[in-house]
Amino acid sequence: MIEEINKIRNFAILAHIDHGKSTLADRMLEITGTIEKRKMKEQVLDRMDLERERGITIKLQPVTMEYDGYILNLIDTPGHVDFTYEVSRSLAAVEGAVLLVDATQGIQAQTLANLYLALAQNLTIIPVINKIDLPAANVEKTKKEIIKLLGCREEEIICSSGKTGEGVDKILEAVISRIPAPHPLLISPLARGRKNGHEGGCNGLRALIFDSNYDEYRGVVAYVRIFDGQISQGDKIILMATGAKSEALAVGIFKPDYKSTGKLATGEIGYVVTGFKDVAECRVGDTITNYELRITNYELKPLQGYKEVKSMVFAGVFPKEGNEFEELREAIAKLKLNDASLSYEPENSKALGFGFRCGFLGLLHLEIFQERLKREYGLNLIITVPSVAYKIFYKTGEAAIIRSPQKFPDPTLIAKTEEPWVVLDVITPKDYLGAIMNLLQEKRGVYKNTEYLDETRAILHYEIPLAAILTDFYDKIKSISSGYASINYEFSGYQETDVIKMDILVAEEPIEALAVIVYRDEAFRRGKEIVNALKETLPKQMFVIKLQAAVGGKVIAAERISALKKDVTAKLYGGDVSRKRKLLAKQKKGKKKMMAAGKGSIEIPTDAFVKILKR
Ligand SMILES: Nc1nc2c(ncn2[C@@H]2O[C@H](COP(=O)(O)OP(=O)(O)OP(=O)(O)O)[C@@H](O)[C@H]2O)c(=O)[nH]1
Ligand SMILES: [Mg+2]
Repeated sequence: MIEEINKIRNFAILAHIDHGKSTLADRMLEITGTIEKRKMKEQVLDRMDLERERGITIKLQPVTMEYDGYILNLIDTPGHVDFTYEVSRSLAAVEGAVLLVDATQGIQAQTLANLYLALAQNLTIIPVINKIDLPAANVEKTKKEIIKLLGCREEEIICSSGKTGEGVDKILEAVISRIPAPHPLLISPLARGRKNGHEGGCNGLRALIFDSNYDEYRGVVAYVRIFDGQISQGDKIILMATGAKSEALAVGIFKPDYKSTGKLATGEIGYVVTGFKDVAECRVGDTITNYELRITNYELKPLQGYKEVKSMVFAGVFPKEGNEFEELREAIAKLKLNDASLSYEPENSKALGFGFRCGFLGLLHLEIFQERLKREYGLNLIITVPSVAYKIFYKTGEAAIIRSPQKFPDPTLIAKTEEPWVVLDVITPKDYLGAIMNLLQEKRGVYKNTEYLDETRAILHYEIPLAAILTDFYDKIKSISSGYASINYEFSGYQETDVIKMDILVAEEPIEALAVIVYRDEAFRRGKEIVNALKETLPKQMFVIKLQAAVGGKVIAAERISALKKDVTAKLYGGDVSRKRKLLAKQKKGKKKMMAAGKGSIEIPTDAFVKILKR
């Protein structure tokens, strides 16, 4: 047993977005012969079509490899800031991390953010400079940055290319020699004694659920790291937090497909088909233990779970077809198993019917959510304009968090409103400091201080309202820094603000899904922007469509979409004027009818909402 556990190494690959994690994992899978050559493809661990189409990793993905007599459990992680929760959950399942830095980019914002997450878990860090095959690679400069950051020795840094495979064997060797083997956490005789003395696998099992998935054939599958004891197929199990009981229907490892092994032992990473009927019973961060052990051993403590994630943006999610509400509810509950940073609660809207108010970590997260519901569950949705949550202090002394513009109270009732702020780090070459600081100031950012990575690059520390960076901020930062700057942010607390609710009217009907909360002093500008954006987004109709932005019933900006001209007389050659006149009159009447029918029922394309916000 001890012999076996000493042969296990668990590690995650961490990096800023696009620094080559999934490609490096490809090479590791090749070298270790984990995936057959004919099944190999680029970024093979990006298993969703959506990930492959967009070229980004969205989900953590574990895989078990064998190398040099060792079992190596690798977890590939996403680099985009919206999927940080995937990274932190991965880190709780491993002892070490390979920290990749792109040799052409150097240390970026998520390099730092992910490194700090790993250090907080006391993980062993293996620094790697990647993409050294590129002509623009600057290995020496990147080495200096890493040494300054980690305080490591130059010899500890490995240079690699996920493209050519250079240095990848050295990384695997470092994983074996530098990262410690897992060790059982329990040394209590209570748990250990049962291992020998009790039949039925009562061996102090504690398995951390770090991810889960709803599989059409298998039902609820938990991704686990076994910290103590072992689990076998057929074991009676119980979750320590929810108290849900079931049986381990199947147990195995990731290759990266499910591969049944019938058993998982201390230190291993794998999956458990839980047999849970109710998807809400299986939560990431919960501890699986043995049912009999649980009822006889009250001292067994759950493993440390995860901090709840804080949703940053909220949007209403409604089925396009009103009768699809039940399907939507089921789909969201199942998706939540695989998207632990999603939060949701039922919402009821006069115009849109029954749906949910969902919380996301950012706009990309929202986009992916919408796309997954469409692809995996065949659901078409109406998504309302995303917004941050506001804290309202009423004149009555009560307070409430408002997550939707529709629920924003009448201004006469409000004593004070607060909005969420974040601490923001921007890493940028020195040349762009001025332009970036101007943008941050314009966005109401408050300067804290500047650090230098080296003589050419700086880290700007700011505090800024979350709402300011949700919209076009990232694109703007990228464009003014020619793509070189990167950002990371974290919620820091609420601060007082002066905002109002703005209604958007299409064909003189307020469209609930388009209502937004805006800064009072920006209402005119935002109102204009939104009606302009709508004008560009909405398809023309047979009639003129009025577009208006209104605050408290007063129109502050207006636009109109001209009518589609269908020339009904085009086919009439010659000069039958009376016939022509008659036709035109008929057309006019038709328009009027459509106008009446069209009121409030003008189709607003779903992507319009995000587009409008991004203006
Ligand atoms: N030249 C070169 N290109 C590489 C190398 N590694 C990755 N790339 C390219 O860099 C891009 C990003 O690679 P990925 O492996 O998807 O990066 P990632 O870190 O997994 O990205 P996210 O998971 O989205 O954060 C792809 O176009 C790869 O082909 C390398 O070593 N050399
Ligand atoms: Mg990736």
